[in-house]
Amino acid sequence: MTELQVERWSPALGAEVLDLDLAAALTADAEMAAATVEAIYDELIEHQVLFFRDQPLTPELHVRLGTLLGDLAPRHHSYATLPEHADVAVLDWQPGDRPDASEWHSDMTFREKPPFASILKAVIIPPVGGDTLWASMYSVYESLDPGFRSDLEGMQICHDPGQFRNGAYAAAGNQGITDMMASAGSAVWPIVSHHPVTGRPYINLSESNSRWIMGTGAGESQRIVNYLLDAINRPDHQVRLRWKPDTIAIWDNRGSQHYAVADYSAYRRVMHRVAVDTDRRLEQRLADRAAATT
Ligand SMILES: O=C(O)CCC(=O)C(=O)O
Repeated sequence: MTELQVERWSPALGAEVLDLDLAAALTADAEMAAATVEAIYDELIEHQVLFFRDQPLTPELHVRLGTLLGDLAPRHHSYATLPEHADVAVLDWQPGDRPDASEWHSDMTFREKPPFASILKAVIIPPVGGDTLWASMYSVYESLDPGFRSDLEGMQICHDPGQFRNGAYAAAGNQGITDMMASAGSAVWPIVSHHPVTGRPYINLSESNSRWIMGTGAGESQRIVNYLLDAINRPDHQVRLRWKPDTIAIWDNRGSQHYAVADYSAYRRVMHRVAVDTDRRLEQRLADRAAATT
């Protein structure tokens, strides 16, 4: 069994993995690579987001890390990819651009099956700014008054593609929005969802993607959603990463959200991202949990 040395960064979530050479671990024999990724997975489930410093992973190894965690996600509809590596999305923000991720979100929750995890690698980082924050939605849930938590229990909320409307409209006007909404779709989730591996309850709505609580009107939805978004904004639930080139972050999309701060308009920022669609270990972990409770 491989043991990793980790340092927790905030009580709510987030830990740095110390003393690991990811490239060496991934190019070692298959057994060693699998044992390392198994250990990374365990830490990910525990801490929700992991940080690794000084990891000059090639695109091949970036993709290999992703495939050892699960099947990779289909190409993202709005990001370019590396010419030789269609699984590596390039998030390239030039000076003066308006980056699209400076709002709290989990990735693609408007899909019926949102991706399990993302692996983001810093390539070009502004001299100051461009940090990313993550929030634990377990922590948000646990901070709520128990009476309010039980009010939320039966509620469901619709997630839709949010600001992806901007790009669709710029490209093709009203029809562009209609087509994008039809192909991206929308999905209804319980506001109190449960992490499939840990079983822990978390608040499943986001600033980017959720506005409408099913069975209510606009006013009531808005008041409840605003209250919960205000809770997510509290630093108590968050951790913040100052990137350096070759820093890698891996997050579990189930039960966490992230926010990329757009405070670097004079500079370029480039990130490479591999999105992992499925959790390769989920079935086994569910079986282990079921066996432990019988
Ligand atoms: O650029 C970042 O720091 C985060 C980008 C993001 O929101 C994403 O990859 O989903």
